[in-house]
Amino acid sequence: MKYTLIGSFTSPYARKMRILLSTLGPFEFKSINYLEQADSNFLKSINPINQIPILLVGDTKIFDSRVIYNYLAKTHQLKELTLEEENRLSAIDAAMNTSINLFSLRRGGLDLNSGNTYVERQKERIPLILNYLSPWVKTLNSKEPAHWNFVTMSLYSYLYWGEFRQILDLSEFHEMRLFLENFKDAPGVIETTPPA
Ligand SMILES: N[C@@H](CCC(=O)N[C@@H](CS)C(=O)NCC(=O)O)C(=O)O
Repeated sequence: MKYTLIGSFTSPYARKMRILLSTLGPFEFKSINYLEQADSNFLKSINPINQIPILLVGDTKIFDSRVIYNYLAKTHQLKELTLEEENRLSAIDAAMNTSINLFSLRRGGLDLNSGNTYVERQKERIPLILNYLSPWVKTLNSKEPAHWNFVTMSLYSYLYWGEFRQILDLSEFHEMRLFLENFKDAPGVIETTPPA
């Protein structure tokens, strides 16, 4: 097989790459759990950044989801992202990064409501980003094939993960809930759903 993706079943960064790869043809998915010693050692031995996902193409390793996307877009002649789409992707990735940090801090025992200034700045970023994305999200139509692309795959993976990990409260973002509902059968979504 041409591509091997190293990730985990729950990582939203890995999931968006799994969704995209599933639309491009067969690929191998190697799931690791970096909280376990053997997998942690393996990850450190192949990626100095010590993060997933990683795409292996023959002997070549590609480390970051955005770089993996750029490589696949070039190789498979995917439509070039406009600057507006790049900005949305940056915003989604920033929300994902912030939310993962909050999740990891909470898992490590930190009280996210203690008023810590760093944590408060992290928390502030999420509604800012969701409000920024909201007008665009309202225009998305799941019947329109072009609306299922790397940017919307990224948004889907992020929102699903955020709710699943109870780090994201979408009660005031109905358009985001609607987006999750409308795109739940989009290509690659069902087969990449994290195990309960
Ligand atoms: N910038 C990276 C971020 C990837 C990332 O944050 N991955 C998380 C899992 S969702 C990770 O590997 N965390 C391990 C750690 O930091 O200990 C990308 O876009 O691929």
